[in-house]
Amino acid sequence: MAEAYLGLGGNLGDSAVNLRTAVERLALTDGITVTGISKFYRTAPVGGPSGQPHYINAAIAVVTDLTPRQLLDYCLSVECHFGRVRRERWGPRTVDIDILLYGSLVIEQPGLSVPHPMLRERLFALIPLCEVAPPDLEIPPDGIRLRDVVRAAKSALEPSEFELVVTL
Ligand code: PH2
Ligand code: MG
Ligand code: MG
Repeated sequence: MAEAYLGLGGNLGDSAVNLRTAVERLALTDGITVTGISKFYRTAPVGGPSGQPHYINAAIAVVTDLTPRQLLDYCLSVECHFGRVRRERWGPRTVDIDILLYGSLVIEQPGLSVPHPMLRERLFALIPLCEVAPPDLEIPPDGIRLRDVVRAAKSALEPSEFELVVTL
């Protein structure tokens, strides 16, 4: 059994409904128990083509006996359920589900990088993550605490980009 944290985001269609449904699908899976769900945040798009809609972002905590690769494959299958089409990097999407952290593992494999390689720069992932993970969680590989990662990211970015819109 491992504790893992997933980041969810979407900006096409009714993203709040899509994210909620995605969480339900994850929760119904054998081998995945959802133990925490963050609030939903409306966030300005970071990167990708200009003019794309704002995102809804959230994070969940899970306990799982799936391997990281199995968990990734299941996340991708849930994305497919929402008809996600990959056209361009960081382009608009119905539902994106990323493994942010999987226990204290560091994984560098084709298609699977854990911790998420951009986690430390992305407030849209870190702020929801803070609601479902302890602030003193040690982030691999260096073990820096989550609260310190967030502090550093906040000082580099514009907090007004975040607007809370939905509470589960
Ligand atoms: N995901 C991206 C790229 N940019 N911006 C926001 N606000 N939220 C996201 O989930 C997001 C993004 C690539 O996965
Ligand atoms: Mg992503
Ligand atoms: Mg992804």
